[in-house]
This record gives sequence, structure tokens and C-alpha cells, in this order.
Amino acid sequence: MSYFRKLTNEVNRLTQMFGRDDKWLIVINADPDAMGSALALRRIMARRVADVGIARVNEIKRPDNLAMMRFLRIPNVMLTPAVKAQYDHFAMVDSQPTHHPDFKICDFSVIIDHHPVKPEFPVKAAFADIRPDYGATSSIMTEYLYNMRIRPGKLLATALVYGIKTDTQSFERHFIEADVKAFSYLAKCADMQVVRKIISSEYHRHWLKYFSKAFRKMRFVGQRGLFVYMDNLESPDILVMLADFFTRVHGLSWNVLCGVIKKQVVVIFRGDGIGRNMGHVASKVFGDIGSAGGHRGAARAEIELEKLGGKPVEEFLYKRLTGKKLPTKEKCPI
Ligand SMILES: [Mn+2]
Repeated sequence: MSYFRKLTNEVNRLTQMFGRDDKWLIVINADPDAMGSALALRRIMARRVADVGIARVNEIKRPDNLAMMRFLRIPNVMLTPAVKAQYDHFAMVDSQPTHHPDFKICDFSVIIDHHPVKPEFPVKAAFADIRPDYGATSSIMTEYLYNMRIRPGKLLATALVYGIKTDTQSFERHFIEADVKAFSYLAKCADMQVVRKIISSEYHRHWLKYFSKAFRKMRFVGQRGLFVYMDNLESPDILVMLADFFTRVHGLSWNVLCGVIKKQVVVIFRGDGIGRNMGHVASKVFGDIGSAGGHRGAARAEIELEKLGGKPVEEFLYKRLTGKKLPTKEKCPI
């Protein structure tokens, strides 16, 4: 019995698509699963067609995804009409043509994906393999490689492992047995040191200055809470990053990071998921003056700055949250 399911028909149909003189472009909306899947499809096509490239429709900003691109040598090419013009055949992995407006410029003849197909947007392609039960497209691609007797090299195996790990949230989110099998098969060839390096690439260098500010401005609330007001910021992502960081401190069970972004007061809540429900806290404290809500472990509130009527933002938020006046820094030891 084969380790993975047999894909004899699919492999035959897929390989018939490839002509010796074809120039193929694999188009993705880049995330780890899409990048891993694209490398796998490129490997499958490599000796069957004249040329194969990979291009993406999105900008990659997350530091871990940038690390994946760098360490696993994923081509850094944006899809543009000029790039498109260099190819005559188009494939897509981990997405469907209606998922992004920029996909429209290509006519896709190969589509391999694991997102559910919406009845109003049927997938039309000469070769389409859509399996919504799979946790990751990288698992489907691993089955193709196995069925074609292609043993993945170290970089490819590492990319696929990371793709499966990301899309299944390390097997905490939806997955099937085929995802587990693909993972354990690939793990033998993958470089787990590189996987760890990618995972731990959590911060951009230019974010570090926000840490020093947060450490200066933090105030403990009671035994287990933390409140940090960060003044004006260019993006709420900075609050999210800091709030996530503080969840890693033992002895803190909740934290609130807040700041003003383009005349909006943004408040990010993080809880340990065991103690009080931060979603409830957010809507109870700020629901009457802004949009507020979330889950037990993570919540958010947004209030228009003008609703504060000119009151100092830090004092206002602290009072609302704790019912107390903002203590002076001396009374708030670190
Ligand atoms: Mn995916």
C-alpha cells in the first residue's frame, strides 16, 4: 500500500498540460502555504517545460514571511503586465481566480487549491484540483510529488513543512490525516533549524524603538494587568505586536495597548484566555462610545478622537478601564 493516496489519473492529466516549449508562470497571493505550493509546482514543471516562474499579487510585509522568502530563496517578483508578457501559460496554487482582482489579467489553465468553491464562482480551468477538506495546499502538493516519485530537496521540503504548519496553526486548526502524513513525510527532509528561524523572525528592526517606548510608558494595573498608552502611531499593527509580546510575560494575565492612529483611538486587549473575557471587557468599557468587541483572549475597541471632547487620551482610557485616576509614574513601579 502506498503511503499517500494514488493520484495516477490526476498526475497523467496534469503532466499532459505541459509542453516542451511552454513558458509557465505560477501566480500566488503569497503566504507560506502558497509559497511552498508554488515551489512544489515549479519543481514538478522544471524538466517538462521551457521556463517556469513564480509571481505574486501582494506585497509581503510580515517579517516571518520575508524570512521565509529569504531563507528558502523564493523569487521576489510582483505580477505586472510586463512580467505576464514573458509567459504563455498560467497556473495558480492556494487560491482561485476570483480571490484577488489582480488575478484577472491571467487566464489560468492549472489551479490547485484547498479553499472552498463558492457556488456563484465556479472554478473553470483545463486542470483544476480543489480539495477543501485539506488543511493546506502544501499537503496536496506533497502528494503530487510523492506520486511522481519526486523526492523534495531540503529547501522545498522546508517550505512545504512551514506551509502546512502555518495553515493548520501547527495542527491546532482544521486539518485531515493527509496533512499529518505529508508533514511527517516532509519533516525527514526539511531543515527544522530554518523553520525555527522563520518562526522566530517576529519583528522588524524599525519596530524595536516601539519596545523602548512601551517599556517606558507601561503601568501595571493591580496584580496581573498591564496598561500602555503609546501616543500617536502610524499603524495599529504596532499595538497588536506589543500586546502579543506582553502575553508572553509570566504573571501577567491581561494587557491593554492603546494609541491614536489618524484621529482614531485604538485599544488592543489581550488576555490569557483563562481569566476574564477581554471581548466582554472591551464592549463593557468602550461599547457606548465606539466599536468594541472580540474574543476571550483578544479584543479591540476603536473610538473617534473627537468623542473624547479634548480630554487627555491616556487619562481618559485609564479611568474608563480601571475606574481610577491615572497614577503618577512614581506610584506605578515597574
Ligand atoms: Mn492555504
